[in-house]
Amino acid sequence: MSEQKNFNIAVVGATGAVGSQIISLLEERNFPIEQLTLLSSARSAGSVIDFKGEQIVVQEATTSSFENIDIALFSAGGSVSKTFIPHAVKAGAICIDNTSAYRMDADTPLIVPEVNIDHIDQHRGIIANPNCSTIQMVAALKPLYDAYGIESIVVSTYQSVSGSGTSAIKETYRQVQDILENGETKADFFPVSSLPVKHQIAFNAVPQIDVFQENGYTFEEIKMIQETRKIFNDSSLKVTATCVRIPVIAGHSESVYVEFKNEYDLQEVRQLLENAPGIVVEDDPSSQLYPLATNAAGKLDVFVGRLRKDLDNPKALNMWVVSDNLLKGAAWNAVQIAEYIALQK
Ligand code: NAP
Ligand code: 3JN
Repeated sequence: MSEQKNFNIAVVGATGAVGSQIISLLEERNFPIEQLTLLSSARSAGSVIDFKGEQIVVQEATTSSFENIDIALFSAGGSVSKTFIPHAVKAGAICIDNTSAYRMDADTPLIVPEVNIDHIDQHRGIIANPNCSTIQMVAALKPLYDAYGIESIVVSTYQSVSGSGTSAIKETYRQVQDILENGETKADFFPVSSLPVKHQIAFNAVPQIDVFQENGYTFEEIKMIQETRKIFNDSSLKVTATCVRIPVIAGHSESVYVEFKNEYDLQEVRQLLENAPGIVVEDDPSSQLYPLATNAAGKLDVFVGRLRKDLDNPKALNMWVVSDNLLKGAAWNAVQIAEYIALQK
């Protein structure tokens, strides 16, 4: 029997919402690690994170942090990825990037393991993780795409605040507390912390995630559209999206309306989904069973329910898709990719 190789792993953004989930998963999954390097900005450098009982000191990421690193997982924002990934690749690391920095690059595979792991061999040192809202949608659509072909997708998202990081979670709790205690609050963070106009997130629904593009869509919506086409390798796929932030802490929910190329049988759809890897069907109106963010939070799967035929179009289906955005939407998808790479070595 060949010996298990252990890997030198770096986590960039180790103190963040995504990075801390990556570290927990590496521990829970008993990933074969020789050495774990935890990197952040200068702000958190020196802080200590427990990994399997070992106290690891977080270091400031620099261009020379990647010597001897086999796999580097990045979740510190697009500009950090753009700064450090070229150095990491040069040093010989395979980089799994959670940001949008390289997702649409022709040389960079955009991977959801259950959907298109066959694209991974095209990588030249960088493998991109899609946006969380894209991941859960394409995972749910994959078995149906293969069975019936997809003509068009109309998706509306209900995205939790943890998608915007640890500061966003704190801001939401603060606003809720302010309103409960004083009846009012000041908005400081949403929808986009770097823009001057802010909106209240507590007890609200904000139809803006990321910045607006000239065509009136937000960047989050454009990411969903472009990434879905790339993952399915189908430039003719019609996709439109409306992305909305709601004051849920963890778990993104999506209403997905999909028109297939062919007519379909609803019972067969249910079976295809039940047999698909990483998908759990929760769909029983008689017992009010359907996916809920509160149930999906902390779990690795994508939950699908409210399956129903369009009453006017026999080729179209409505579904409700929920997943933990920090797990399957980010950290778990990245760790799945790392596990796949480790198995190839
Ligand atoms: P977060 O909670 O705000 O954490 C940001 C992390 O990045 C922290 O560890 C921070 O370190 C680190 N960081 C910031 N500037 C840095 C720098 N110059 N050099 C090194 N590290 C730096 O944010 P998050 O929610 O974890 O998200 C982080 C990024 O992951 C996002 O910007 C996005 O690109 C990506 N993301 C992807 C998905 C997805 O859909 N796949 C979902 C969420 C996020 P300090 O503690 O030192 O500040
Ligand atoms: O808002 C969400 O629910 C998901 C956010 C993801 C995100 C946040 C900041 C920057 C991304 C991303 O993964 O697309 C990025 C980015 O890298 O562009």
